[in-house]
Amino acid sequence: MSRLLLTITALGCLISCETRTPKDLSKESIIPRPASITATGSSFRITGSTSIVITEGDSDLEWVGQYLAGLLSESTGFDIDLVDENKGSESIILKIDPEGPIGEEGYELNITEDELTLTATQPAGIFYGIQTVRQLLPAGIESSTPQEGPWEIATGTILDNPRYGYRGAMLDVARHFFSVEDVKRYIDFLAYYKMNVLHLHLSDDQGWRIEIKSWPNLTSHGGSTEVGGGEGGYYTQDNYREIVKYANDRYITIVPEIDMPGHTNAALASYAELNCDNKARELYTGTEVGFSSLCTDKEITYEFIDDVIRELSEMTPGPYFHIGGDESHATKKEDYLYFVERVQSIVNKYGKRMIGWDETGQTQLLPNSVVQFWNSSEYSLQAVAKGAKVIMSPAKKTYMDMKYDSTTSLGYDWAAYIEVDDGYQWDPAEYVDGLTDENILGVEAPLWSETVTNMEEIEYMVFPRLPGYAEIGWTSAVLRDWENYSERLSNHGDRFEAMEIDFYRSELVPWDK
Ligand code: TNX
Repeated sequence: MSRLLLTITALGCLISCETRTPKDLSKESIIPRPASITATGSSFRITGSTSIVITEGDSDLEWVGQYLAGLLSESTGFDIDLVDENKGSESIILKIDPEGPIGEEGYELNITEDELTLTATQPAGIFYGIQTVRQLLPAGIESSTPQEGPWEIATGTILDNPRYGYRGAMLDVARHFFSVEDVKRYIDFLAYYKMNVLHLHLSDDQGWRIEIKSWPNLTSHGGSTEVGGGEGGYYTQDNYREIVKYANDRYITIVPEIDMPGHTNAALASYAELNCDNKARELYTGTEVGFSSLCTDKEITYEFIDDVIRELSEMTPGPYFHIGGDESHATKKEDYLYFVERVQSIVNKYGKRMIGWDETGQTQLLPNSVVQFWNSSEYSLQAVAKGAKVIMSPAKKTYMDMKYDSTTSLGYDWAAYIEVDDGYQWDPAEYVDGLTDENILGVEAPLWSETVTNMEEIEYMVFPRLPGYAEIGWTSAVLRDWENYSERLSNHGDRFEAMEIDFYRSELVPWDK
């Protein structure tokens, strides 16, 4: 009898081990780590009869519902519909509850054997909850072709909301140009990890990448090359609007950056009158920094900037405009201060909040302005003393163009080698003495592209560091530790593969367990 029992148990285990029915929600590898998880020890299954139930008439909710239906249908092969009444079984229910229990971007996920209910005060929260659901399903859910199920999720409740309202990454499309398709893929990476800002570095010495109708040479000439002498490229205004819409649909705000007064050789090559000596510069395809400057005491300079900020702001629904302001070594200090203050008023005139790299902290910032800390504690502290806020992008921790170690072939090492653990193990509110969560808007990880030339190379530098920056922005410090994180990250390896992401297999992460 007992032998029979044993055999039955063994058989049972064999079956469930083979299908790996998830039963313990608290053991799942969700990144960023949610605020709270309660497991109830059973499982829910998405089948061919699953539908997505939403309240009729909410167009934002309808959009996220379609987004989820699309994701699930593609990889399960089921035809998953949106319906407005829950008639079936195994339903997924999406609900907006303005009085809901959780903050602006938060969500509550309730999973029973019979249904999965996702509630939030706003559609953004539903969107983030959907990312959690994706991560609870087998990795095959990320495939673009139908895979074998079963599609099971452990039961229980997740309550979740972010630590910071600004959770970003930057992409430098100036040193090397990347296509609209590449930018959309980058946006999808951010969305998967609940990040909500994409900062586009749209101009630099080597290229001007955004069409400005009143100054057409910026792109026809200034956009015609890149580092190494390749053909460069630029976004038409329609391209840019398409990127903004794609991001917006994923609850991601685009922050456009036009870097000035330094990092402007591409503009200085396109229009002679922007130079103090009225001589157009040669196009530049090298990687030096700090040699160019707009002519800060010519009125035409400010007419030019006014046009650029106006045209770009009109296409940018988000609240920010980034003016760069870094490494202006070819601009006299007094000219730099005058310039930034004048540009700040133009940004405000077009209804935007100015962001500048930390050097702009030396100027008379207005309290609605923001500095992006990358290097100087001193300038960042000067900025908060004037009431400005800070975005934390310490180069030694968040620069995704830094090599992982001495063997990484791409990237730089001037700030540091940033292995996956180095990128993860720091806290924004403890990094600079005197900068606390009261001043900190959030976190951003930049990818500069002097050494990065295509999507595969972007992926290699960004993965697997990006999920760590997302977690720093989302998860409270008390829930973060490397042991726990690296374990969860290791379980994202097969997700990266399903998404065909070319990632760095750091030896510090236990991938094969
Ligand atoms: C510094 S960080 C820069 C960029 C370079 C980067 C390369 C900052 C505000 N400026 O112009 O691309 O280093 O790592």
